[in-house]
Order: sequence, then structure tokens, then C-alpha cells
Amino acid sequence: MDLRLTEEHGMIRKMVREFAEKEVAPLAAEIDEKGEVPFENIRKMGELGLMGLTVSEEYGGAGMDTVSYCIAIEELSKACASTAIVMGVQNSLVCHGIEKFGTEDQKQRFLVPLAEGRFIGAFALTEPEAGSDAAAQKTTVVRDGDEYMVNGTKNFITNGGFADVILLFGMTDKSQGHRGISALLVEKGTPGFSVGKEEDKLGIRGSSTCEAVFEDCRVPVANRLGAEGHGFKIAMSNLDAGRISVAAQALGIAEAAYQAALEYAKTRQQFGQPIAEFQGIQWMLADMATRIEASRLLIYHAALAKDRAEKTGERYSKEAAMAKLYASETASWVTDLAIQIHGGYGYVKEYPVERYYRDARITRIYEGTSEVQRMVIADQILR
Ligand code: COS
Repeated sequence: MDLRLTEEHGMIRKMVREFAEKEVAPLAAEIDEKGEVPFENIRKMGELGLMGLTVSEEYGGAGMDTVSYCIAIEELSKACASTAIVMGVQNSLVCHGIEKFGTEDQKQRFLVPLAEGRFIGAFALTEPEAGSDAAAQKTTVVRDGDEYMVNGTKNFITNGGFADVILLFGMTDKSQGHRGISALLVEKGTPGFSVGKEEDKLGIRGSSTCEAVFEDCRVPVANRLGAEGHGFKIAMSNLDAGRISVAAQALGIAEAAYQAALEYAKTRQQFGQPIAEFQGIQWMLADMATRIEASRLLIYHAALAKDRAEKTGERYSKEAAMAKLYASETASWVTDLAIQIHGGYGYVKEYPVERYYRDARITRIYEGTSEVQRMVIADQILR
């Protein structure tokens, strides 16, 4: 097995790193402080092809492999995890599903503008009472001629406040449990759809997370993604892709925190020497570097499994869940140690590590908590 990256991987890393350092990093503290979405940078990400990085060229995307995608997410997340999640949701939770399950008409109407960055997408699965138990959907999707009538409330929807298209899940047949869930593509401006409460969050504060409310919202049957009753599998399949993306986001946050701690330890003098001279600090740095490297290997392993699976139809749920579980737990642990190495300076906003610590925390929750990842891994290894 050859784990060396290709020339193409090196090129995407260089391109995204330059963009992230020049355009994204300078805004990161400010958008975190103000809770503002960096719309101008999202537009530029569209121009750079990042909003449809893995979508095939035929549908306006960059047609890159999943390792390239992870590298891009990792580099963006080093600069700003809030900016990276907009790209993550777009590619993994929305474009991936439309390309895999959509009709040609849906691909032309939705995938092409999404991949070109002209549309922003959102993924609406979670409800106030259906979080980890995603099959417990209360939103109803009732057929009425050529339309579905949707009623229900979704919450914690990233990009939901400004998305042009929402991939929505709801119950077409409650008696069938998870086999009664269907997926719809709902366009912005559809009567009956409105944006609800905007969340005030601990981290990734430069991203928008809000409620999406559907009241007698009529959606054409032509906008149903996949067959009726196949929505749960579409959601789970998208989440397999999304979990690799969140793992790459966690990796980027961890790397940023580790680099900050390393530089700080080399320059901070205490007891007459840089604190990096103390074995206690050296061992922290050694463990941080090792766990970051292990995360990266799990992520690339999952990315390769996903690309193979696109051809064979196999599942890569275990690889994706392992990568997310390990990388997100590592990000929380590394950012915590980065604050410890900075001492009191780590706790104040003058240094970025407190933001990394807050941003890392969500990676253990969204797109499936660490506990859900363990359920997925156990389910796969006990088969
Ligand atoms: N790909 C394709 N099919 C999948 C799948 C996947 N990754 N995961 C499950 N399925 C299928 C199963 O094969 C099963 O199919 P059958 O109906 O043919 O038997 C069906 O879906 C139900 O699977 P399962 O019994 O495992 O479902 P559960 O209700 O027990 O749920 C968990 C499993 C907990 C893993 C799932 O609900 C989950 O991932 N929850 C977290 C949701 C989440 O991440 N939310 C965050 C939203 S985005 S912020």
C-alpha cells in the first residue's frame, strides 16, 4: 500500500492553503466574535471550485477524489472551521446525495448550480425530538396529486437560513418506520417554508445554524430524491460521506492548535528557558503530533474506502465512523492541551487557541455523536 500523496493532492493543498491564509484566516476571529457568515469568501470558494470539489466535471464540479476533498477541508479548517463547514455540508451532505440518487432533471436544476457555487445547500434531517434517533421523524410528507404537502420543524440546520435548496427528510408512511421516510429537494422561496430561530452557539460561530419550518409547504413530486421510502438510506449514505468531512475538519482544527502550541512552547520563557525544553511539555507535544498523524491516516483510509465504494457499491460506514470518532476526540483533546501549554494566554481571546477549543467541540456532536459513531462501528464489526 502506498500512502504517498499525488502531485494533484499537493496542488490542491497549496491552492487551498494560499486562499485560506490570505482570505480566510484574517476574518476568522472577527466572524467568530460577531457571529457573521463570511459570504464573500463563500462566493470566492465557489469560483475556486471548492463548493463542488468532488462533483463530476459533467455536472459543473471539479471531479476530484475524496483525499483531495479532505485536504481542502483540512486546510480551510486550519484557518477557520466555520468557513469549512459551509463547504462540507455543500459537498458531502447535499451534492453527494443528488449526484448519487438524483434524476438527470434534478442534477441539471440543483447539482450544477450547487457545484458551480451559485447555489448554497442545506441538509434537514434533525428534529427537536429526532437527533441520534434519526428514524423518529415527525415531519409529515403527504402526497397530493403531483405535489407533497410538508408539515414539521427541523432544527440545527447548517446554512439553513440562506440556503437556495434544502435536502429535507420526512415521513411519507409512518407505519413503515425508517422505511417510510422520503427525501425532498425544497427550493428557497417555496410558500410554507420559513426560517425559524437562529442558534447562538459555543463554537463555529461564523456559520449559521437555524430552524427550518414547514407549514402546508407544497413540493413537486419531481423534487423527490430517490424512491418513496428510501429517504433514511439516502440520509445515512450522505452522513457516511459527511463524517469523513467532519473528521477532516477536526484534523484541521487540531493541527492549527498543535502548531500554535509548538511555536508558543519554543518562544515562551519560564524558569530561564523556553518551556519546550521541559520534558512535561515535550511529551504533550509528542502525543499531540502522534494522535494528529493517526487521525490523518484514518481519514485518508476512509477517503480511499469511499472512492472504492463509489465503484463497488460497498459500504464504508465503519471507516468513516472510525475516522470521525478518532479525529474529533483528538481535536478536543489537542485543543485542550494547546490551551494548557499557553497557560493563562490560552484562555484569552488575544490568542486563537480558545477559538480552536470551542470549534473542536461540535465535531464530537454533529453528523452523529461519538456515541453514534461507536454504534455504527459496533454494528459493522458484529455483522
Ligand atoms: N448506508 C446505507 N444504508 C444504511 C446505512 C448506511 N450508512 N446505515 C443504515 N442503513 C440501513 C440499514 O441497512 C437498514 O436497512 P434495512 O431497512 O434494509 O434493514 C436501515 O438503514 C436501518 O438501519 P439501522 O437499523 O441501523 O437504523 P437505526 O434506526 O438503528 O439507526 C443510527 C442507526 C443510530 C446509526 C442512525 O440513526 C444514525 O446515524 N443516527 C445519527 C444521525 C445523525 O448523524 N444526525 C446528525 C444529522 S446532521 S447534523
